[in-house]
Amino acid sequence: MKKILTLCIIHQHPKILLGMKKRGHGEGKWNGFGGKVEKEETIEQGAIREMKEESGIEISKMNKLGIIDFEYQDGSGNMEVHIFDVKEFRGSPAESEEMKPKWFRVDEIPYNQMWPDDKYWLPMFLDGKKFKGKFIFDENNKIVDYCIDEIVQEGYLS
Ligand code: 8OG
Repeated sequence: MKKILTLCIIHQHPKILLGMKKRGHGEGKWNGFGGKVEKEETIEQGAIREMKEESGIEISKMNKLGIIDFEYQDGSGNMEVHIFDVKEFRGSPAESEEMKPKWFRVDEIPYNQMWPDDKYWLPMFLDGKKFKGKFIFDENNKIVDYCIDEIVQEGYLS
């Protein structure tokens, strides 16, 4: 069974909020905030909980912009990541045990210190486009195949 995960990014043009992952899966990489959805919660509830736990920020409004499937040929399990554009929130970013937050200008996004798939879909996200995709990683964590498509049909992601 594939795991369901969330990823929340605050985009207040021309800045976005990323966090340096301090431990676990993706350690040493800049990323949005998120994690695994628990059994008893909806995907949206999971996204809100993880954002609060990792950055101290309380989301009051967000839009789902993307869903990406990840397949890992090393057998570490497949995932479906739901990606949200945070539109309104309360609080200001604070460092947690898991993440060190930092605002970046959109023309200074550190793609070389991020997951290798991000450069394919984050530009669509920043343009406010909706998308659906799939990335396949080999044993060395290199992308061996991918697709990413813009979604124009209303309601397709919800
Ligand atoms: O609970 P955990 O910290 O393991 O959650 C992992 C987080 O990392 C979750 O928000 C989903 C996100 N994530 C992946 N893979 C990738 C990826 O390839 N790109 C980006 N940007 N985020 C990813 O698990």
